[in-house]
Amino acid sequence: MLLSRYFLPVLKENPAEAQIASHRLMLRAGMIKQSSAGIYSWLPLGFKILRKLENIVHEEQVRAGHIPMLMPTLQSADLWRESGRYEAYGQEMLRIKDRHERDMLYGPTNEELITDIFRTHVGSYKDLPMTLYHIQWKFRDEIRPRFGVMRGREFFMKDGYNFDVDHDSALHAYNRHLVSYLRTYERMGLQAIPMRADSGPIGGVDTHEFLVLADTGESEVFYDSAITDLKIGDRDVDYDSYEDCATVLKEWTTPYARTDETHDDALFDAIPQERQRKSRGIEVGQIFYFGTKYSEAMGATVVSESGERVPVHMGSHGIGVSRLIGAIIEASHDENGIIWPEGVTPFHCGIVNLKQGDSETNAACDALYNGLRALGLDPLYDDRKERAGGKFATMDLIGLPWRITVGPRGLNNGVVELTSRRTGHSQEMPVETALERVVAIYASH
Ligand code: P5A
Repeated sequence: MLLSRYFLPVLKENPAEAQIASHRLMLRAGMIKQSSAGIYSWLPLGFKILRKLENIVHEEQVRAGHIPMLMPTLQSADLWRESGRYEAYGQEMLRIKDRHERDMLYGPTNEELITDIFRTHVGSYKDLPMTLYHIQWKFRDEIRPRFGVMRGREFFMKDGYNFDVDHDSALHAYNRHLVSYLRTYERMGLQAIPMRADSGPIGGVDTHEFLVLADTGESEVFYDSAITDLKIGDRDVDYDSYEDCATVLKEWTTPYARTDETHDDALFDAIPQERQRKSRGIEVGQIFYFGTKYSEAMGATVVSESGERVPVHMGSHGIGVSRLIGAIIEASHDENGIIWPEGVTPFHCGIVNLKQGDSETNAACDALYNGLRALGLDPLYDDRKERAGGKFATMDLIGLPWRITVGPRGLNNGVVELTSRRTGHSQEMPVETALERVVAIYASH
């Protein structure tokens, strides 16, 4: 993309309404614009990152054997009356009447809708196990929307629902989701720690929240620092193996890690003192096992192997896709702007032309730009007639992890400069080498 042709409305001043870094930087980098409290338009740069995260989530869901689909944002109240949650959900639910005075709502989650689809079409244990998911906008009329996309009213969520014939199979679905979530967050350059939590209005017996440690997080968390040494990396976990998934779950749930809702002083005090940590965290996902709560209320049964009709066992699993953008920025920024991890960056590399209009400099920039694109990368070329200082400030603000700076002085010596946004370290090298370096960096992402 040529910056001269892009729409990147960066702000020079810090917006007064933003209290935390991610909100401030998302507004300043021209990623979002508030349309009303807790509701945002996603400007091109923000939208690009949202799509990247969505793709990672899709890839990891499909890898785990889950099936993508799409349900609507508007739902009929009748389904929620069947589960008993229409009244129980309270004021967070946005209730709407259509022209026929029928009660509708903007979905805050989809347990009822998916259970209705399931009971309509599935009737036998032979069709199980099955996990369906979608990535769709949700609405929760939060009493205090704040911190930009962190606590929005309209937000983008991946929500998945497993259907299993018995408790063991449903437990495997729970464990499998835990593994696939660990992988998903790691690919985004994040460490998200699963912590035993409270199930709230979704209900159920087993639940873990995934938390990214950050001072600005809304949850208070307590954990054993040993858990922060764990990494899923590229280990080979067979998603169909009960044992493989259970082993990972055991590894991640053995060190103490809980939110304040389930915190236990005695268990925490039993951790060696030098490993006790009290901190704050951003909840970027949650998995639930709730058994037959919805299937019994809504009559979702299957015929089991022995010929009986049994209510199906279910769980639901959510990732806060739009919130993740805020979480990544909270975890990865400095005083000059955002620092995107390579796995989610909106553009792979920035190209800064220090003397727009100079034929040799233009030609070197064009060669880099076209060369990177020909190799499947997506560079952002600042081809505007602007001062170098302004160009650097914009690149730093929007946080591309790598920048190639091209100017007449360097070109006289046959070099351009490759700079890491994270370390600020620059190295001079020929155009061809810079191109190869950037390609090599992304070969592993
Ligand atoms: C699981 C999927 C559920 O709704 N039903 C379907 C279950 N879980 S949850 O924990 O309530 O939400 C899942 C994730 O969505 C994000 N989230 C939000 N993001 C931005 N603004 C909000 N107001 C908001 N509320 C929830 C969180 O990341 C949460 O973990």
